[in-house]
Amino acid sequence: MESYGGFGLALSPKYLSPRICNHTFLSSRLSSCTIPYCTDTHSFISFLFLIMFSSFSLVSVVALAASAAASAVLPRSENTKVFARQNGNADCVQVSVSFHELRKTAWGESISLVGSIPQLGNWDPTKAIFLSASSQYTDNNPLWTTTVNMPPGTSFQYKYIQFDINGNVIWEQDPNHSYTVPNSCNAPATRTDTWQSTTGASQPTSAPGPVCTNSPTSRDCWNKDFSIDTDFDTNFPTTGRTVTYEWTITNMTMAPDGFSRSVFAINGQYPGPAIEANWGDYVQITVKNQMPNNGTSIHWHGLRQWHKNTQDGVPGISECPIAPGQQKTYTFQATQYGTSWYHSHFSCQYGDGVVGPIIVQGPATANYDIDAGPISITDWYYGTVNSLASFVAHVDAGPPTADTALINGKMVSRFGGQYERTRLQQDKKHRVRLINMSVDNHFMVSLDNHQMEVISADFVPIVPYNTTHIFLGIGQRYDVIITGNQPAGSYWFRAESQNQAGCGNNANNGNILSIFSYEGHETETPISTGSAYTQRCIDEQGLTPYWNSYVPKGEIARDMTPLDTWLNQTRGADGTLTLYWNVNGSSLNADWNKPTLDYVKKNQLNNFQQRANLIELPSSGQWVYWVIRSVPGNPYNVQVPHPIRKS
Ligand SMILES: [Cu+2]
Repeated sequence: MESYGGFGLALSPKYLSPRICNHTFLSSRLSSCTIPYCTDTHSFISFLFLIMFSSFSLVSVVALAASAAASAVLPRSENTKVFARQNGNADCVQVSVSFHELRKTAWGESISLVGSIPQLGNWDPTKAIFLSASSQYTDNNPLWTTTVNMPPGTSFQYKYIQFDINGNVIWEQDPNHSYTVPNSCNAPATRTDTWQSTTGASQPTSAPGPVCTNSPTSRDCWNKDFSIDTDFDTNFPTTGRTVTYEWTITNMTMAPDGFSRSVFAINGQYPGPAIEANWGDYVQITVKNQMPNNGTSIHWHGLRQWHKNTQDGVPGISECPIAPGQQKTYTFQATQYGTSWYHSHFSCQYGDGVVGPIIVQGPATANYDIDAGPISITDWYYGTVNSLASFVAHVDAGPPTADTALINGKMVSRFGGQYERTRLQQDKKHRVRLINMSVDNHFMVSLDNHQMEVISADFVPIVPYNTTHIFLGIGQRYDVIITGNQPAGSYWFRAESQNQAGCGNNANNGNILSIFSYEGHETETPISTGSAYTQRCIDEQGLTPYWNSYVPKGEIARDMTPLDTWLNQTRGADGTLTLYWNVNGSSLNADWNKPTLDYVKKNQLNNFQQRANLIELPSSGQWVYWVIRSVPGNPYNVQVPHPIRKS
């Protein structure tokens, strides 16, 4: 992948903790699932079968280095802003900003405040904030004041307006005032302004010009201050809105394709409920663990945890697991937009159910009429992941073959079930959010007779291109636009595990289907046929990120430190075989009772246990690239270009 691939994101700065620690450090948290060790009887897990058996060529390893460079978020001039903001107080939720305005008024006139953000009425004078004439108001000091609570970091423009005795509005002269709310709740936040007017000018100015807003014909716009042209790595809105969810995770028996098995369900659903937010919203999710025998945690796949390291949901690294009967509330800001998914990061639990989509509305690189929502694809096993993972960790053999796959949690099998159905409107453009939430299967997806216009890869808007097939690696998302330009009817949507290319095995290949139906054809079973393609185990090629990040290629090549990975087979005294996945020669054995961040909190940075497999970085506040490669010649070489499934 040339853009921020799901795997390229293994190098994302989200794993750095420059805010919290003096020593910036990384631990190999990505291998936290390779622990063939734990006391919980239902959680003995390895992710090894995620990563072991896909056979990419070594040529692709070179491609990893290249894509790592191309995909990483890099120092560019704008980044000075990022580091300046890392000193903020992460717990600071609202800052009280006092506005002081000097404006001499006649009896019966009043002053209000209006600005570019919702808290200030979005330039709508009917939603302006009234100021009070201070008790100190005198002709020499005509002071009007008000206080508005705003999230730290909010940037906005504003003006004062004067209402006359008849309610007519007089606007301040241009230019607008600008302000960014400090990141610290402790800093005094006061704006002191004087009415802007040209001497003698009495005619009012009007509200600032029309704002480019997001609509089916202007998806590149978002609002006045943000658009598809915004550098989303350094700049994002802060809406002041929080979307909240309450989830209860329970053991259930479900039959998504007619075959009954035990599932871990969120609020009784599989997949779990979608998180839906706008770009810049805060998201707050309370997770109640009602599973009797399992811990849990929720990780927000690929979502940057800006100043929210503790909300990343990785047991043993950023938190202790949520024990049975307990709950945790996660809070973070959606600083990116697009499509992702969340999943339990407790062992391999997500393979048994604790997964769901994340949708963050924002601008897009092409127009569409209808958001048709997520199409999530998961490989599906009739045995529980727990039992399969234990098999994988201790047997020198390939991963188990998936029994089938589910599309939005549905499939047809000899046991029953039904196909997921997506509705299309004639001549309309539908945004479909493709997500591969699998454990071991990479899929090629297509919709019979229709092209897909690809607009986003993971959280990266890309220059749109048309294709009939998309390779969807594990964890990856592609947002595509499908136009209803074919004869009205029903068409098969196909997901095929790339068995022949060695990219997962699925016993139901060829029959992993859902249905897209035009209006009026919602009960039809399609008779359409798919088009030919060659199976492969290679990511989408030639993607061009819309926002072209500057990458100092030479610097990266000079400073690059490769981390080698391979599998290690050991045999215990009792003859038990165990596979470990090593990074740099050793493997992480995360301690759920003592997460990495606890060392940081307690300033025990010199006390890390060997099992933490810690890699210490020389300096904080710097971007660091990891080029993770499998080692040619090693007997247990993981021959994949991305041996780490970025979780
Ligand atoms: Cu993930």
